[in-house]
Amino acid sequence: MLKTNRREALKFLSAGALAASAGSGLFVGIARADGKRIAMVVKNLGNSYFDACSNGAMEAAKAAGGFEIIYTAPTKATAEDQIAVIDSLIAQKVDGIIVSSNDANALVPAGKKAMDRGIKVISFDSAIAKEGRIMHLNASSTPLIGAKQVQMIAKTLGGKGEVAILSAASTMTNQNSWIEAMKEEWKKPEYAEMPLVATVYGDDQDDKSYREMQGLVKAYPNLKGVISPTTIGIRAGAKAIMDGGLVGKVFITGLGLPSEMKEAVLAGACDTFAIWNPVDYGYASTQIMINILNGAEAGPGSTVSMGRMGETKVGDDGEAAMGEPFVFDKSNVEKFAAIF
Ligand code: RAM
Repeated sequence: MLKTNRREALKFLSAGALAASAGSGLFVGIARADGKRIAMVVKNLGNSYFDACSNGAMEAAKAAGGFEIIYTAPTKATAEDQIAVIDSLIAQKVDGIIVSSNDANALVPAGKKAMDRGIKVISFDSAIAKEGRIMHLNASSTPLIGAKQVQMIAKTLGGKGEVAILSAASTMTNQNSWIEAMKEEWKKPEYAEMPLVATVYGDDQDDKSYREMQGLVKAYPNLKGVISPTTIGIRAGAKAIMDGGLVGKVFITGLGLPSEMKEAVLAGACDTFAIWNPVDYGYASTQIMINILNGAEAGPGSTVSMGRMGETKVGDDGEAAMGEPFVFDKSNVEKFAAIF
């Protein structure tokens, strides 16, 4: 997904953020026969967001030296298929597994099984429940990400009009916790004229997300806004707005990649959206795993190093956060589209 003018982009983003590059596919790694193997297991293949995370993973591995990254995922974002991928990694006796989970609880036995065999397991992006991993790295604070998305659509709509949520799969930990946080924010009086009318699920599949967006517009003729807390959903939803001649009538916001949202922002289907840098996120998660494999503590109460991303403190719940999300609009989307 990285564009060719990468070198240009590096001039204004943290140097080194894109130092390593990789394609996407079932197994992409830095070959080092003598190195420790770290598998990054994401929700599904074909998601540019995770491809960018894997670029960060490669960067961390390359900088540390002696580590190989296996970037892998099921084709479909289901827990069942992800468990099969983890089982195969256990059989291959990898050293560490970093997971973005399709289902917090369903993945616990797989995480436990790996840890019982001496494999270090952490989650990032979408958490495995506490018992199935050593720690979880959130991209940012959950209340902040949730509130931000409600604030963005309120700004676009001037606080008035029906709003719906177009999420990923109903089992996904990260989207579910962001939706909970959105609902908290929604309780504030300033949103009294901006009701949440529905929540639908596109399962992080392009075609399903597109159809769910079309379904929302049909079912709610007065719909004015959609929040999609997934890069797949926001992109597909924006496309449905543009294809359906709905620009100016329905607006979408949420979590998107500048490279995938540029067209929608310039067309007016999306006024503003947010995301963290997925390259940094993959890097930070991998850096934590490298430290764990080198003997560092990462349990509740510990402070872990994320290399060039600084340090983070692991809370009592075994969770830590990387940083703050960035907000994009017409003024900066083109600049960042060259990067992620
Ligand atoms: C999608 C995935 C991922 C989420 C991003 C924002 O790519 O659902 O888990 O963090 O969107």
